Amino acid sequence: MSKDLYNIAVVGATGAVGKEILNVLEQRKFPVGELTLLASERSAGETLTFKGQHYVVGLLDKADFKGIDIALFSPGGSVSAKYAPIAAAAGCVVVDNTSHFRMDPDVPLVVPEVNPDDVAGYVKKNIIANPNCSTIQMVVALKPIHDAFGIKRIVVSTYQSVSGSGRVAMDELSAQVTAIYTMKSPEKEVYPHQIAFNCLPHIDDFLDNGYTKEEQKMVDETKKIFGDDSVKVSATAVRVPVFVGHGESINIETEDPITPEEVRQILSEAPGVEVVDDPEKSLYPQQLTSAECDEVFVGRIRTDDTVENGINMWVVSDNLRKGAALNAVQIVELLIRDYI
Ligand code: NAP
Ligand code: 12T
Repeated sequence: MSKDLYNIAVVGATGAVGKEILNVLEQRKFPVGELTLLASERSAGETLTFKGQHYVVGLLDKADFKGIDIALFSPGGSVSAKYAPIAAAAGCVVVDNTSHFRMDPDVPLVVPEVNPDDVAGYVKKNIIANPNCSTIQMVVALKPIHDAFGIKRIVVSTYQSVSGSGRVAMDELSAQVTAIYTMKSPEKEVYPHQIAFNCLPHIDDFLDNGYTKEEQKMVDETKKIFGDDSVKVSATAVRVPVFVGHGESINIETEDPITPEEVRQILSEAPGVEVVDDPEKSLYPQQLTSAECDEVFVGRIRTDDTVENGINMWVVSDNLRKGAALNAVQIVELLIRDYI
């Protein structure tokens, strides 16, 4: 660490991810010097609290990034596309949470437990991308298994909470539940169908190949983070009426023979992972109990005997913590430890 304190900007500070970034910076006692909070004209002028102090939210369009060391961006893809390069050109290192830069070969895509050394590549554009929430929790759980047994193929189905699509989506789920219990008709705006008491196999836009962008992100980002294009990934992403926490049913096939006991042993020592796997006592990861936690929880580890070396598991994590804010802050911690 070459400075005592770092000047930090949070872009999209009033959003679901931005607010969690402030919580994580405070909880991890990050050495914040000057703090600049930015958003759109919708909330510029509002106040947010950090370490008991009040900060007025500024307008991104008017911001000057000179003198800011690190900016954590989560204002949406098109906004990051425009403003992250402006911040980077002013000498600020950007950690971007949107999907915009993730597959850019000159932008590293980092999960600190998996590919921490890739952070070094930030020098090309002064930008580091934070992966998609569903990808992050999957690669944290699978990397130690990949290293030990060689994963050939992954089939994953996600059960993703509404907080993944932001503040307005969380409000939509609450409003629909309230409307239904008070005999009113539920209104929809964020999702194409009612999400209360329903599941939608539709996250982000559909592509020509019949998959959604969310599913495609899990395929492409996993290969980039593992640095291994040979891993085959097939994904189905489903929105469920849960506020926080994504669940994933993951099936893997490995090169080498593998047992559930070996997986439990490896994952019990893996960074960022907690094994919760005692079905006799009804113990397995759940969205409700994972909310506000930092870990990636893994359970229901069992053999898939329909293939040669197959394992099934259930993986849950808080999408706003490890899936977004925590991973981004961990990247910043690596940056200040080794690079700036
Ligand atoms: P959100 O709750 O809707 O918040 C969006 C934030 O961006 C708000 O602070 C909003 O400010 C701000 N914003 C929107 N348009 C802006 C503009 N033109 N100029 C300045 N600020 C603007 O959304 P969220 O859930 O926090 O997600 C934000 C982004 O992070 C999305 O791109 C999403 O895909 C991504 N995301 C990433 C991960 C991940 O890294 N794994 C996880 C979840 C989401 P106002 O208050 O002024 O509207
Ligand atoms: N559409 O970071 O709607 O690429 O849950 C994360 C979450 C995109 C992303 C969602 C999304 C991202 C969602």
